[in-house]
Amino acid sequence: MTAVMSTNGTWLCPTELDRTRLLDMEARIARPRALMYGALALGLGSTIPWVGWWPVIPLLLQLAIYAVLRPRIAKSARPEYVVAATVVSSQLLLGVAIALSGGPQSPGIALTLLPLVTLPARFSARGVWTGLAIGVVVLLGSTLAVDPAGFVADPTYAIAGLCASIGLTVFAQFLMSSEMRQRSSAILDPLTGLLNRTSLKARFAEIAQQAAQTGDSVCMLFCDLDRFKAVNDRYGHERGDAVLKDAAYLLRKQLRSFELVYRLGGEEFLLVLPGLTLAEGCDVAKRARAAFEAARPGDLPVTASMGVAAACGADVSYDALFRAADAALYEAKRRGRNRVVVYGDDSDIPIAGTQARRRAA
Ligand code: GH3
Ligand code: MG
Ligand code: MG
Repeated sequence: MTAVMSTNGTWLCPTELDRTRLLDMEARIARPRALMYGALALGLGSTIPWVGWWPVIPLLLQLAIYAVLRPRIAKSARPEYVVAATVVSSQLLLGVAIALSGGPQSPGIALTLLPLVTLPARFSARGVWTGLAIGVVVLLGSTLAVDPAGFVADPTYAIAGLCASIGLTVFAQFLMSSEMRQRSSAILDPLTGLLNRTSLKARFAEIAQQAAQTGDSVCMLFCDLDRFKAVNDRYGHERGDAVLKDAAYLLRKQLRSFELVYRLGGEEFLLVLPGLTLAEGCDVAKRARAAFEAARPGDLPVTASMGVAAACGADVSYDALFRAADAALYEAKRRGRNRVVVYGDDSDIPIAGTQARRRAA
């Protein structure tokens, strides 16, 4: 068996890793984007004596569209399409502005580079090339299509805009893809191919925000292999690694595409299941536990213990859920391992004395 990432992504984000990257980058570019819009507002404002107020209108429209769509990024199950909509709306509005300000001779042609520059940082190659194609069509549409005679008389600005769009996007894409390779290796566990804990809290914050808005439940499942140290001691570290790879594959197989599984370290895995109730999360845990027993990871009778916890709406917090799932896992170990314990079923499970406390100590 080999470890795999999510298999049922969308066209724009084929894997959960693509989505994690997109959301991570979306949060990172919030400040530069505000600076960019500020610079645009100042620039366009300073040209009012010459060209009037109207160029400010597409900018205001774009800001309004962004204000409407931005909260939906956190709510949507496919946030990549909301982000893509903000990019395409900015391209279309720029096209309108170019068409209205001289078409092939518009000084606005240079601004078509702005939406393109962020594409490689957010989307995979297919999203980047699609964005570039839309940019080229918009540029030709707002120059050649609206004023063919003016375009033929002097196509210089439009051609320069096209060359700059293509050149900049190609360069940015290749620079970014090498950067992405490095970043992937920073957030992926090389042994299992699962996400490591680096991006966990940031991704969970998005999920918690979404739950707070929708009132949905979020389930957390903490899985720890039983007596794994003995596997290493008895069969060697390499065999232990094979067990971990198979365990990661077994866990991934239980999940739907937007459920997340992280290797926290060693033989500990954390599953984050947005939208699942405690009972549904418990079913996932029971299936996973049974799958371990049936599949014999690494060809050994290795079992796993699971702690499950859930919270709803504004109560979804990483620290509280983690403490509860950890307490349930500790209880599963205490009761003899190879079992699922649900935090809440046994309200007497103490948080104190859990692995988390011991780890923190
Ligand atoms: P318990 O049932 O209480 O969970 O016992 P355990 O033996 O599974 O737990 P313990 O925490 O004592 O042992 C975890 C072991 O995992 C110790 C360490 O050698 C091993 N380990 C950690 N990371 C790796 C790894 O990357 N590869 C291998 N092969 N072993 C690892
Ligand atoms: Mg263990
Ligand atoms: Mg452990």
